[in-house]
Amino acid sequence: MNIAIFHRRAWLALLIGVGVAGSQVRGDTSTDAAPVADDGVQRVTLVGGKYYFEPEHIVVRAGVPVELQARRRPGLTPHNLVIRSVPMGLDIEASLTTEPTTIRFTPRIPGRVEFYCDERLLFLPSHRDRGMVGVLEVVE
Ligand SMILES: [Cu+2]
Repeated sequence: MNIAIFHRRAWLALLIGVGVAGSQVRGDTSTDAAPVADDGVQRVTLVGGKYYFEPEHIVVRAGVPVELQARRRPGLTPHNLVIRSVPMGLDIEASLTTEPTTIRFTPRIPGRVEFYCDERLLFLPSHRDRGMVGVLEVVE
């Protein structure tokens, strides 16, 4: 496949995806953005388990640095964290351990992107397919 065409299609799919997700109306109060500390950093804690992330909905502000303290529950199952969005400037892939890992990023623009674990055992469905998925929502 022509790489330029692939990119155009990927962008289109992304734009459509953001548009659809952005049109959802949420009534709960869990959409409040993470508080910004005195040092100007938004700190969020994220825990991965079998097969979920807690919380599964993170809200942060665009243009403000984020420190994500991510870890996994104890056990033999490996987990990672993937957050990728070209327009938001995010390209994150980190293995999770039971000790918190600090992941730093600054989302460029508002929008929504899925974060997920793409670990899988052999031919079995990935953890993402088993529901180890959340939404990072970036607001103004
Ligand atoms: Cu996992």
